[in-house]
Amino acid sequence: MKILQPKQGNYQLQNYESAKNSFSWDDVRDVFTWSKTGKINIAYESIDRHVKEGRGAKKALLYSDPSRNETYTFEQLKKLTNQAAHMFRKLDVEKGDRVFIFMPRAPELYIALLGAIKMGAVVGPLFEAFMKDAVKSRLEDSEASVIVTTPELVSRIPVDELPHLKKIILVGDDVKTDEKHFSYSKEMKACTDDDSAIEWMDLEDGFILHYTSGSTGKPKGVYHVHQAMIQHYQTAKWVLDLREDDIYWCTADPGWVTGTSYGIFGPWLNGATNVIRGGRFSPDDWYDTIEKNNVTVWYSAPTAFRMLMSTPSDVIKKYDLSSIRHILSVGEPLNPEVVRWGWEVFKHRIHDTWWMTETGAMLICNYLSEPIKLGSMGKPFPGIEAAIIDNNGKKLPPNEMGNLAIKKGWPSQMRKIWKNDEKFNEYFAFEGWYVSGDTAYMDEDGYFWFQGRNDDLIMTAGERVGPFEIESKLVEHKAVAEAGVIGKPDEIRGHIIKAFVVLNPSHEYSEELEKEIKTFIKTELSAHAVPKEIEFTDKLPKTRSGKIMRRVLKAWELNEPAGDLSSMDD
Ligand code: 6R9
Repeated sequence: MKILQPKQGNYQLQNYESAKNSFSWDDVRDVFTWSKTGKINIAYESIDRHVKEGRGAKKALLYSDPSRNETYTFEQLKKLTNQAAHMFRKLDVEKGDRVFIFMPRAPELYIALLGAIKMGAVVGPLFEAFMKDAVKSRLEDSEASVIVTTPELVSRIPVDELPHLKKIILVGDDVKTDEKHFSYSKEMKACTDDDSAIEWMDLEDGFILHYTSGSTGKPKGVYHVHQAMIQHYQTAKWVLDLREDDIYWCTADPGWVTGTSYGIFGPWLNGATNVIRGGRFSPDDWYDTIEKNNVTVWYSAPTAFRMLMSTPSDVIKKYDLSSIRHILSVGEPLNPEVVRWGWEVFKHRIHDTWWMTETGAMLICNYLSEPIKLGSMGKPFPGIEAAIIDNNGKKLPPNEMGNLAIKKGWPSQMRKIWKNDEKFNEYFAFEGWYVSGDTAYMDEDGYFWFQGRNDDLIMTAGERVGPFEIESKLVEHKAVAEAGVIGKPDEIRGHIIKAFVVLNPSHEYSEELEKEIKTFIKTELSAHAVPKEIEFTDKLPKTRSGKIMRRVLKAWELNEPAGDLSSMDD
């Protein structure tokens, strides 16, 4: 199985080719209030607009975690986010100020985030697992004046070392307050829920600052503007295929761009019911979340799918997952084996989507109405021009590997890297293009194939090898749950291929198994792709969004410093 044909259906993007030829971003503007006023607020368009248009009683948020189970309508969210907006005003936040949110997923996180945007602040969501240094560097760089957090996390905020940080809002019961610390519930109660909370913004005013770690150096603050919503809206409509009657679950945390663009804005701009699950990953919990909420559209990541895949199959059999009609993936290359598994157990194709923090929204995707080539990330979204260019900025013909680049100027493109123009300009070194840092090729049908981050590519015996292909073949072996592949310097070959392998719980290491895996790669892929060394390990280093950190594997291998590790999972 190499290609999966689309199922018949009435999809919001029925005809990719014709949309590609006729679509213009300008067509989207009329959906929104701001087309009449010229002023915008992405939080208003996500929540309040539905109330204004008669959908206030509709369920907007289905929240659950091991201790809470709550439902909010658009009307309720409108009022709560108005209160939050007034609260930030009352605490002297002004338009353009940075308000950070540092707490586990909970309704308050979403209410505070939208409330801050409503009153014109630029929000900065942080993963709850960040430790002191990671929190400090981000607050320092952004010069945030207010942070919303919990009593459990507040000790990781070095207030005395952060001169710009004026106020800390604590979400929790019976919190201690003083001139710097405020109680979220008390402050919220003291605020009205009226609409004067809304600050009408210009299209190019900022609303979010997402810090993302590069491979080296300090994290970059990627800055997005309110009109990015056009693309959140349209991609959620055409790629997620969201309608108002959908119950949609994006598993990502708002600390990762996926958890905001598609955990908040994409679904709510389309008026869908949004499922948010707090707490940690567990297969039972996740399947239960789908069953209990009747999730119809599910957006997750390869790392999660691989974990579910390596869970004994009797677990999934306990659940009724028949509500699902559409599954999507992002964050890492989607192994063909995972798509095959998805087809087998869910009877649905898993649709890969490619984009980055810097791009703000999806750019290259698979669509319900189009064939899926297993291992390909799909084709450019209508209105997006993607190309493979060489190191001089020249377009390469099909099937040649090079830099994945995007014609500059899409609505959700980052507008700056916070206080770092030089870094920003590096992305635009070639006239007219945004260069992603990913290596890929495009085939003759216009499908794009991911090969690796530029710095992950392996030169072995004169050949350039992408780690993804080998990793994907490794996980096809029945004993292998996950694999990370790197190039290890070698005097003769330049580099040799080294694989780090996590075995499925049902398998144990043996010399025969190691040999068997190598033979498997040789016969299934090629002799030059066989890892000369395989190291068996319990865990791979990953980012909090689930990306295998090949540079960390490399640094471990070479006994070198691993660079910035603030984005690494525990
Ligand atoms: C949304 C997000 C961006 C980097 C990107 C690429 C990798 C994302 C992918 C993918 C292969 C896909 N990536 N989606 N690689 N196939 N479908 O992930 O943003 O955290 O900034 O990461 O992730 O290397 O350049 P971000």
